[in-house]
Amino acid sequence: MLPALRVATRQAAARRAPALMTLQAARAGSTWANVAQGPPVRVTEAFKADPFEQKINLGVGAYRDDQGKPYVLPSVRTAEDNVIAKRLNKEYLGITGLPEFTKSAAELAYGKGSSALDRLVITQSISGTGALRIGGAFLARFFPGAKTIYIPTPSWANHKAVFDDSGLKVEQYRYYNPKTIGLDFEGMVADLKAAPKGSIFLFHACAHNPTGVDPSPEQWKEISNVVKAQGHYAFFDMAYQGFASGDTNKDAFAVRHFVEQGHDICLAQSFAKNMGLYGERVGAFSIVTASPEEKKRVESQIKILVRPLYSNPPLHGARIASEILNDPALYQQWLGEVKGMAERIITMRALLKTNLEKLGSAHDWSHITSQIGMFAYTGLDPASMDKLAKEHSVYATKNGRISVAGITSGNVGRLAEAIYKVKG
Ligand code: IK2
Repeated sequence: MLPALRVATRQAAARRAPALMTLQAARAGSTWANVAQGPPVRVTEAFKADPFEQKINLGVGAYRDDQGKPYVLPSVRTAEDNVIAKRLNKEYLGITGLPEFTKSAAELAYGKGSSALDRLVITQSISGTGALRIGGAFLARFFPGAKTIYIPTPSWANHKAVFDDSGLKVEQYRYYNPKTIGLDFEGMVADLKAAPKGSIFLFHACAHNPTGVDPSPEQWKEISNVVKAQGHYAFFDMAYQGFASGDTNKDAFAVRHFVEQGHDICLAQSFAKNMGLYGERVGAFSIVTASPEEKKRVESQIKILVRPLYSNPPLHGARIASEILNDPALYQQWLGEVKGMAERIITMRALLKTNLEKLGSAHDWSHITSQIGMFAYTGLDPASMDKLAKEHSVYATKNGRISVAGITSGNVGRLAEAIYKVKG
């Protein structure tokens, strides 16, 4: 190296040194130095990393067809084509969303002739999660009693996070009995009675996630009576309307019964599962108010709450859902497709149970078919779930929940064998 070049290089290195030191110092005391590493999202990552061709993913809460592929409903394809053919503009929606969508979403949930429709405040939301979040924030701001929400044990894992972040305190009530792998109805009613009068209770309207265990209509009637006697407030989460029984009216029983009994409920709706609009983020949050005058006041506050959150909701998915809900022929087609998805799930439940029985399993698997909706709560413990993943490439959440929507006629035999080997 030429002497002059050597000097220049040394000078450049000297110039870099303090810069490097500053960077290191800055790293040590960096703005985000105190941010702790969060836990990984394990199920999907472990599934992706597994090279075995016949691996099975039962962790995802999304419907798959009998080939194990994501399913876009034909009614959704047609609705989307119709929307695109209209060459509509892309202007902002109002704060509460697309009126044609929210009006028909309300009718779908509450029923066309419902007494609630005239006094209902409804806003489009970022799917079901966004609806829960708006509801949580509204209750945290305006609920006149204690800002505590009681959720079932167990519940969808995100419920606690959503309500915590909304500013509510989260408590739990008994719901699932691991001994019977069914509903702990007595425990649930006892907890409803033991909670301070005027408490907020979250109910899964149908297809309880993760257990697949729902109260019967008779039990809902009793729950409604206790909620009324205790002066509690009911918040319904309906993420699976139509997906449980295949009938959107039947699945809305609890919501409609509570309204008929005079409960001014609030409701989170999702169109992720029943229309397969997962990533389009289509949902609605509604509150039944006591009068048109109260409706006005509540609606004004919902707008004040939503505006700084995301200003106004997304357009495209709501247009698709609205096209389906407002076109009589497409609506009928969609009802048939929802029924088809529910029926495939019911068939897979029965197949899994018969396969386990054929293998000679000593256990009673009747809960697999008595549970309802997308998920089955197998009763397998975390160690067994670990074995299923490590030894059989069957992936699902540690709590023993499997997404029945991920079972196909092609993989149900291998799945039953894996469960049989792990549990006997
Ligand atoms: N509420 C319940 C009870 C849900 O199950 C969901 C969706 N969960 O699905 C994923 C899974 O459990 O694996 C939601 C609300 C919210 O769904 P979204 O925000 O997609 O509409």
